[in-house]
Amino acid sequence: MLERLTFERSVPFDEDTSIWAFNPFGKVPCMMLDDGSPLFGGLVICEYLDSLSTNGRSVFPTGAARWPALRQANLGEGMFDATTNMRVEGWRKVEERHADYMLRERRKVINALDRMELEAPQFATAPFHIGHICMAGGISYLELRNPIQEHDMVAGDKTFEWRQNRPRLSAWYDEIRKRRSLQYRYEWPQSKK
Ligand SMILES: N[C@@H](CCC(=O)N[C@@H](CS)C(=O)NCC(=O)O)C(=O)O
Repeated sequence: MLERLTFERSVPFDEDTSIWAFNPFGKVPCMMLDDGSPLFGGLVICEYLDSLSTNGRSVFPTGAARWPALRQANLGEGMFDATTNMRVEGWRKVEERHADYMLRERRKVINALDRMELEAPQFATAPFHIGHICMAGGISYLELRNPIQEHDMVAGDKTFEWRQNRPRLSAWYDEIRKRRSLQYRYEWPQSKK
């Protein structure tokens, strides 16, 4: 599958980013199809790639399993979005930041983690699906950026760690991240950096 894709780097917050030409929301990822039409929205891109599956398997379950999987996909995606929003607002000078907005995004991150911890016994044993992909993506981004720790807005945030008091989510994440697909890192050619 990967050999059928060409990757192009676009940094959405760069002044001269090319992303606006492809995605009206100015966000990565955006996928250009062979007919020149764009697909934007990570989940839509995932569904398209899934539709190319040649082994009859899909990460979008059907039947009763579909709804928890999609809910968990939204949990992961929503947490990613809230993490990004908190981080981007934090780029302003302290006196120009909207602290109430950042606290609201912070709350979404914590709530999403709590909800994942609650649902972990169920999703930990489910066959690999889109919810797992989005939750692992959301957690890995939070781990990478950790705006809650960086901005230290509430007592205890200085040492904020998403794993604290979330043993089931933590154990699930340690297992799922061993998958080859989640280990994969695209290496940008040197010239594009
Ligand atoms: N849920 C979003 C995630 C994409 C996203 O938020 N990407 C960030 C990466 S930092 C971005 O491009 N942000 C630019 C912006 O928010 O304007 C989607 O699927 O499109």
